[in-house]
Order: sequence, then C-alpha cells, then structure tokens
Amino acid sequence: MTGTTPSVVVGTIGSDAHAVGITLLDHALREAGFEVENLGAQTPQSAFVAAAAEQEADAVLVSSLYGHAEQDCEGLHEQFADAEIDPVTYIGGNLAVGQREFAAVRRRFREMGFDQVFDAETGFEEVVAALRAEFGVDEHAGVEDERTRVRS
Ligand code: B12
Repeated sequence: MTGTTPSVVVGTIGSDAHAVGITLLDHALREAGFEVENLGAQTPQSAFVAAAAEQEADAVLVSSLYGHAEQDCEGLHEQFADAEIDPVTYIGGNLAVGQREFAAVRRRFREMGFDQVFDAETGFEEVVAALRAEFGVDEHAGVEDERTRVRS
C-alpha cells in the first residue's frame, strides 16, 4: 500500500468484451477513496501482471461475464508469482456457463488462488466494504449490507 490509499487494478480478462461492470466498479472504488487503474475489457493476463507490478497494486480485481473465466484465469497466479508480486486477488461476475452451483464455482476459483470470489449479484457497496475490511481502511463505514462477505 502506497501511503494510506490502497491501489487497485481492475479489468475484464481474456476475450470478454463486457465493460459495464468494471467501469462502474472503477467509479465506485474511486469514490470510496481507492487508487484505481482500469485496464478495460479484453485484457490479457500479462497486462494484469504488468499493471499490478508497475502500480505496486495492493489488489487486482478480475471481472468475467461470458462464462469462460476458468480458462482465462488458468495460470494467472503463477504469473504473479513469477513476477514476484502477491496482490490480493478478487474475481467476480458470471464465472461459469449455465446452472453450476455457485459454491462449487467459488471453490474452484479459490483453488486457483483467488482470495475472494463474487457472483453477478454482487453490489458495488459490497466490493468496497470487502476491500476496506481487507486493508483495514475506514473499518466502521459501509458494512450495513448483510451480504458483506467475510474472507474465508
Ligand atoms: C450488455 C451485455 C453484453 C454486451 C456488452 C457490452 C459492453 N461493452 O459491456 C454485448 C452485446 C457486447 C455482449 C456480448 C456477449 N454476451 Co453479454 N450480456 C450483457 C448483459 C445484458 C448485461 C451485462 C452488464 O453490463 N450488466 C451490468 C453490470 C453493472 O453488471 P455486471 O457486469 O454483472 O457487474 C456486476 C457484478 O457482476 C459485479 N462484478 C462484475 N465484475 C466483477 C469483478 C469483481 C472482482 C467483483 C468483486 C465484482 C464484479 O459487480 C457489478 C455490480 O453489480 C448480460 C446479462 C445481464 N443481465 O447481466 C449479458 C451476458 C453477460 N452475456 C452473455 C453472453 C453469453 C454474451 C456473448 C457470449 C453472446 C454471444 N453469443 O455472442 C457475448 C460475449 C462477447 C464477448 N467477447 O465478451 C451471458 C453470459 C452467460 C454466462 N456467463 O453463462 C449473459 C449473462 C446473458 C445471458 N443471460 O445469457 N453482452
């Protein structure tokens, strides 16, 4: 963390063109006081790693909506390790195709190295609250939403 402001890299990974979620997340996080680098949609793994290294990012938020997140994220955490960085990593969106149970989806992405896994029902205030809790920022604010997740 540079000073007291956590820095966050956000982007939609792989060939996924869905940009609305990360654009709004970008705004919500900036408003909440985070430093944000938004890589946009269709972002390759290498760009996440390069931006995280360059920004000395505290957290990397990966978005995926089109159902191919597992393939797109395969090897991402190994690339972070190769670059000798270890940001907190969240992934969110529509992470699988069809009716796959979210608990199984979450388990899979946790195995792949993500610290927290969020579904497409996740609200912006929930993401802000999770990051604030993660970095001990303004811990008394923004936690009124009962669905706030506890890092497990
Ligand atoms: C708009 C849209 C498009 C637009 C995208 C335009 C753009 N530039 O963004 C276009 C028309 C291009 C498109 C294309 C496709 N789409 Co589309 N699209 C949608 C739609 C209708 C809305 C998405 C959206 O913007 N939502 C609003 C934002 C605010 O919500 P969000 O992205 O979900 O983000 C929220 C959360 O998910 C969360 N979140 C998101 N990312 C992250 C990351 C982190 C770390 C965290 C914590 C939280 C988080 O926070 C946000 C706030 O609530 C959805 C259906 C729907 N209602 O969701 C389908 C949908 C996502 N698309 C779908 C599909 C299948 C496609 C295509 C493959 C269709 C096709 N056969 O061509 C292509 C993929 C093209 C590609 N290369 O990506 C499916 C995905 C199905 C799945 N995963 O099983 C959906 C769910 C529609 C459906 N019901 O079938 N799409």
